[in-house]
Amino acid sequence: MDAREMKIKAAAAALDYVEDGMRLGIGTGSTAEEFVRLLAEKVASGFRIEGVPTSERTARLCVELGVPLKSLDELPELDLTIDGADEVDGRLRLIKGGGGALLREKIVACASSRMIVIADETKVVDTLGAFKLPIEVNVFGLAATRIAVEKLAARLGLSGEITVRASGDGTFMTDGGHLILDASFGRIPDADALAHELNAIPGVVEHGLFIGIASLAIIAGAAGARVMTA
Ligand code: ABF
Repeated sequence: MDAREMKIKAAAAALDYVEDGMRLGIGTGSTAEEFVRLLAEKVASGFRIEGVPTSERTARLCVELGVPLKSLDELPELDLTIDGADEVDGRLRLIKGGGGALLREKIVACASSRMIVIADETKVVDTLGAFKLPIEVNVFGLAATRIAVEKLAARLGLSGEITVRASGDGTFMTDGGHLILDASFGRIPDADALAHELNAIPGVVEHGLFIGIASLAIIAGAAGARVMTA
């Protein structure tokens, strides 16, 4: 099974959790996009859902495929969010934000009664941190915020480069008009402490550690899809 087939397998298994009439948070990334494609087929066959997208990119795909959308202000309480991840550990703590949509992803997931992660086996880790941790920061005070993050990392015994994310034509900007710092910690032994302390830095808008948010993960591997619970 190739990488795309695994994503489709995880996405298809997640579709079983979607019920007619649900208010659904719709994630971002290539795995979430496979979910959108399958969801669109169900919608075309008469299934009714109302979706809230976690990014402009996902919104565009939903519109293109006919998945009905609402804004989070129109639907501030959701039944379920289905989204991908960059890393998942055994306690369903996640690193997200490789696609740059972490702020909206976290807001939408936290407005949902339940969040299900869809991923392939390559995303499952013992300890979070091999994937660079995305930290969304305000444009104002970038240098000061970066120094604050570096000092925090040093205090927690974390080392590694912290870089401002670039895109092809310059600096990467999130849908909310913020920048992203990518922190190459390699290993984050105490993700809870890091998450807590990052939240206390004023210039940090949000970070990609999703802790206590996902209740279930569908992990696709060569042998099929398995379910992980916290
Ligand atoms: C989103 O997409 C992100 O939070 C995560 O960064 C990424 C995963 O993308 P993919 O499914 O393409 O690996 O869910």
